[in-house]
Amino acid sequence: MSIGLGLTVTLRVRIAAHDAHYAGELVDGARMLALFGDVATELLIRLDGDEGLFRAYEAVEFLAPVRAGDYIEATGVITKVGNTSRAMAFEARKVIANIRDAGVSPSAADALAEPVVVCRAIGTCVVPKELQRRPRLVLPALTWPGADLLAKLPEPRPIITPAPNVIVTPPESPLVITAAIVGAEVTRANTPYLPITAQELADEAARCRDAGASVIHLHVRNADGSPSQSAELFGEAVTRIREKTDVIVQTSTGGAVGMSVEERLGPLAIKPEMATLNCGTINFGDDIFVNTRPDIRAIAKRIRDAGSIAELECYEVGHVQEALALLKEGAIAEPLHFQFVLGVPGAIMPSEEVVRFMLSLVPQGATWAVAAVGRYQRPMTELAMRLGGHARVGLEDNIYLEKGVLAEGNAPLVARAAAYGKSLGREIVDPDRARKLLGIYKPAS
Ligand code: KMH
Ligand code: ZN
Repeated sequence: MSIGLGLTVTLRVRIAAHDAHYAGELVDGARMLALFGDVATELLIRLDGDEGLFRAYEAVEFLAPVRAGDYIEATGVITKVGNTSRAMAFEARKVIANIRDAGVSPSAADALAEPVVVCRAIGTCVVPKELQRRPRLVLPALTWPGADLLAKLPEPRPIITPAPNVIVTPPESPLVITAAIVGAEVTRANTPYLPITAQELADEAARCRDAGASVIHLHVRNADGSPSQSAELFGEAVTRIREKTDVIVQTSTGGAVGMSVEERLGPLAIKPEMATLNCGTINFGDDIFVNTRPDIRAIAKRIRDAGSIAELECYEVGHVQEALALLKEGAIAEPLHFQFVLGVPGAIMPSEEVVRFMLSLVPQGATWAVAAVGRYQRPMTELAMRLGGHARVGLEDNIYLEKGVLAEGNAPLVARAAAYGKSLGREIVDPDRARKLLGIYKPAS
């Protein structure tokens, strides 16, 4: 590991009245960047013994308003150390806010139970070689060993940093975007942009590919729009998709609630490159989506027999553990591909803690992604991308681009996810690269 990687510093400041620039004592975004500049400077002084220079911000996100009187905690962490360049990730959080409510004193303020992230950024600083005075051993993310022990270490003493509190996206990691273009539940009455016929599905798949998707999670519909798992309809849709684009087609084996397991397995007859394996039973709105343990084992075997790769759909924390149990008994094989499908009414609701906990169970060498329902889709897939995971978006899970604004098809949702991934430095992979990452070797059929 490079010296300096993981070195973290945090500053906490009170935003003054003279920082307020806009109506309502709102502070402009440049104030947060100035704070990040001070954080970066401390990092460089600690690492190099020189203030260095800020060269560029690669991405900046302003996420919540900052007002005079707020206390802001800004953390920076060194994510990459080159000969002269030091890449850094920053996060600013509001920890105290002035209340500003009618009926309370203007001096009333609250310490927030949960800090509010107001700004995130990644950037690069440089310290010319001749100015680097103090290359020191830095041990990142270790627990504080205590002053007594540290004092006994020989000079120059290592800097031991606390575990970084900010999210550090693994640099240059490839990003697979899946588009769940139709699903089984959404109707044309919900959104007129839902693709239904084989040709519509193919056109939609091609648009999603152009926008950055490498995998299409596929359901099909009867002519009247009702969900189907007919091998014939899947065959027709995949033939049309193949005429237009080279995406990985991942067929559903979940189908719609109420279908028998045998009915759900219809699409395996066309030997898809990839198929879903739902890893447990949940309440699904007012219905039950049934996946008993014997069902899961049987579906896993049928996916294997079809020569397909399973994607493990986990709607609950326990489903990840169930998948690991299936691995142990040999019902599924590595490499594993997890999809955390969060926010189904009746199952676990999405949050950063939930994603981090589920991720903590994912074994080395596995890939993982997040799909989240409705208004959770954007924040949770963006969180997954920041944490180094992959993302699934699309009308199956969410029909809105913004609150009250329908997405005009799946491609705008894919394009937005791709733009976000790129802003983090993630490389949006094409289907062939995704095949390699997922361990799909057979030619697309
Ligand atoms: N339609 C849901 C009941 C899958 O595709 O494998 C199940 C589902 C999961 O969509
Ligand atoms: Zn599905």
